[in-house]
Amino acid sequence: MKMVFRWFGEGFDPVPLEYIRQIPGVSGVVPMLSDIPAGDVWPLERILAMKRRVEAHGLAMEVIESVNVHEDIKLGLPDRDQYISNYIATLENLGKAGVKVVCYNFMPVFDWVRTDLSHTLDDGSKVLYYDSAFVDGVDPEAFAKRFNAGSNGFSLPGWEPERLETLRRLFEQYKGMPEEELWRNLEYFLKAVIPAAERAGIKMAIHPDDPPWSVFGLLRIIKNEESLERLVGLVNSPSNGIALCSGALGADARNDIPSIVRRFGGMGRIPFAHVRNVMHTSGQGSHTTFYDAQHLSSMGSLDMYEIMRAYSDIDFEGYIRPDHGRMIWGESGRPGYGFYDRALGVSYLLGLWEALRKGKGMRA
Ligand code: DNO
Repeated sequence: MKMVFRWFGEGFDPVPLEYIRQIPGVSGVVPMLSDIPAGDVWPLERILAMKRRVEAHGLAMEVIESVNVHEDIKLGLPDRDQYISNYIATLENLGKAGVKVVCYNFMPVFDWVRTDLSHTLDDGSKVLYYDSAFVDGVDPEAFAKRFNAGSNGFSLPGWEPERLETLRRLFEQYKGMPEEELWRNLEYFLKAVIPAAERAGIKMAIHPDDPPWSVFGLLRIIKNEESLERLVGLVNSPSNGIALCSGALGADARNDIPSIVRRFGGMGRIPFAHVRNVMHTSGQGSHTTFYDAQHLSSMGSLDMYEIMRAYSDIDFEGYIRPDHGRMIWGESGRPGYGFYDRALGVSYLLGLWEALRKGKGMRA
């Protein structure tokens, strides 16, 4: 297992590489070229420059998150072939730079969705919070603007200001799209991209939809064990993998994360894992609320020991990172990416891992 840490790149992340280097046990960062719009080719020189910068700080760059998929690919529009060949060119360049895993998602329009980016818990820390009442029946355009106003000057992944202008058109385009059509578009994309990923020595890792249900009436298809089963079957290759996010899937209490880890990890289809906790604050049903909790089992609804035990049982050799850090100790940063809290998450996960590995008579 290799512990890594997300980094949005120079000028896009308030956390300096120097700080990440100082978290015990972190061997690499998971960066992206944040300024390149979805659909454009990532130039090799830019990738290599980023790699040099990361490595100069004693960190590795073997995982990229995310190379975003252009909306026209998800919509299945005629110009998708151009965007797919651009995607392939990016994968080739990433492969040349020694990248091993590329995380992406196939969520229409938005990436993760929450309704409050700064919800205060009893201990004074600030967390991401979701209340379905604010998603059902709210104008998404107004909602997205409110979001950017409350994000400390950062744009959230998938909520970039330039995209907001096209929101209305995108909603029109997705209106009435049946689930099967989105699945077909995903299959078309993977059939083109996975052989290229194999050639480039890259494992593609799809991030589950977060939360794993439809938002604003937009389809979401990667939401449970059944959909992951279908996903891995679309193209039978180790390069067609999953970025198993315990929190994204765990927002739905019906998802049994340790069993999902054993099943798909055992098949070699989990090259990358996001391990974080989530607290369900309402019964699941017509009105759903949850927040992105502290990493500890005792602070949320997921049993983190059982999740890490599943990774240990399959002798997981992929990359793990913490996720969705709270804002604590006076920090004011990118919502969801508090530095201190994610560093605490790393230490906790590595503690669990050491105990599990030594319990099996193995080295941590
Ligand atoms: C949230 C992240 C996601 C993820 C993308 C992958 O914290 O896990 O934004 O990076 O969905 O494309």
